[in-house]
Amino acid sequence: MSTSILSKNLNFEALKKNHQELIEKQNRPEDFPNGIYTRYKNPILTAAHAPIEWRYDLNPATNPFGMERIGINATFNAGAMKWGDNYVLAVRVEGIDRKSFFAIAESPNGIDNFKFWDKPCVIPQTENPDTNVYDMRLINHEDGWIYGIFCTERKDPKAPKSDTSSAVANAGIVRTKDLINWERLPDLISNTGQQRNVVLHPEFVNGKYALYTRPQDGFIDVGNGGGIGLGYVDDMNNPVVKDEKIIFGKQYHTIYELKNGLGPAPIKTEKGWLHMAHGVRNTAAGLRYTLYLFMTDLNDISKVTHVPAGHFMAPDGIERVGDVSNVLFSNGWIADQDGTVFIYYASSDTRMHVAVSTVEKLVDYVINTPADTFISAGSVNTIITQVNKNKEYLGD
Ligand code: M1P
Repeated sequence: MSTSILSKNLNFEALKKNHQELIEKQNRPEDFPNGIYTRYKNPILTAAHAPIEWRYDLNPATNPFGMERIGINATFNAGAMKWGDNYVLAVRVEGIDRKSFFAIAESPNGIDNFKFWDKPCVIPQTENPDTNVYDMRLINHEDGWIYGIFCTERKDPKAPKSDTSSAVANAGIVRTKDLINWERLPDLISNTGQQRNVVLHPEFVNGKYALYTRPQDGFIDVGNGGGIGLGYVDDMNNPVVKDEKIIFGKQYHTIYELKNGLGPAPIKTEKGWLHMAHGVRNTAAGLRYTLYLFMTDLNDISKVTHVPAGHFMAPDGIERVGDVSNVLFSNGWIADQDGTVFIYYASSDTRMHVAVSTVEKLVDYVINTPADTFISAGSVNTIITQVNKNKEYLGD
């Protein structure tokens, strides 16, 4: 047996060096991008990126065998925003105890060198403590606050005693100016069932806060819900959603047949509000989550103007496998001043990745990609139309 296995003491220096190398590993773009976006090869955050001091008791007297005392299972589903010249993510970190929490990771360039801040975020509790929190959207609202809207999950109080898994999901709300001190506001009050994937629109609409919702009948069962809703709140200190309507539902035989939930807050462009969302369909191998884009009208955010057919991004290669396989999920992107867009997405509820595009390309993609015709014959027709248009370029 090797001495390192038998070694009683934690080799902190080696651990630190390893960790540093992982964080500082340079990321590189993929070799053959599709013209819409460029994926970067390495995951930008994994469980192994979690700081050593979160996981190890570094005192040899209390940790003589150098054991990892607190395990981290995954780092995924991160909210994102620009922070000065840097790029920050509010990461969903999941411990091996299954509890998720938020931690800020910061990078100087948006594609690598993401480093967690010293300590995880301390999210104040309401009177009814959260059992689990996840999937924070960071929104720099025009009211001057940075809002974090996340899912808060608690055991279903109505479930019979023998049922130890039924839960209730709702939107928890915090706000901050420094990403360190978080003020907890009351949870969202909506009358349409459970809520996940709630997102705050970054601007006031007729003097009100506009919230995208994703109502569903149960924690797992979407029932009559499962589509993207829009409602209005007068005051975030009393977040009662009024006039909630589904603006983009789920639809048979699409990538959003089973669930349709918004990702990050939309990006304002000259042509409309650019949205990224996740669509879910069921398969013999379980649920498949892919990302897609759509656009809404600049002056009427309830009006969906463009929806390219199919997914924008689907699990590829290593992304297909993880704790919940065949899932891409995104709740964070950053549009830089120069028009570069950093798309932060998680694969299979396990790790974080980045892909890079531009506002110009994404707008072109959304406006000029053919829409779904909802039948195979229509898809064939779309291809034939393109082939006919291409004739003059084929050269024979
Ligand atoms: O496991 C896939 C995703 O499932 C849930 O998302 P949704 O409510 O849209 O189905 C969330 O738990 C999400 O965090 C997770 O990635």
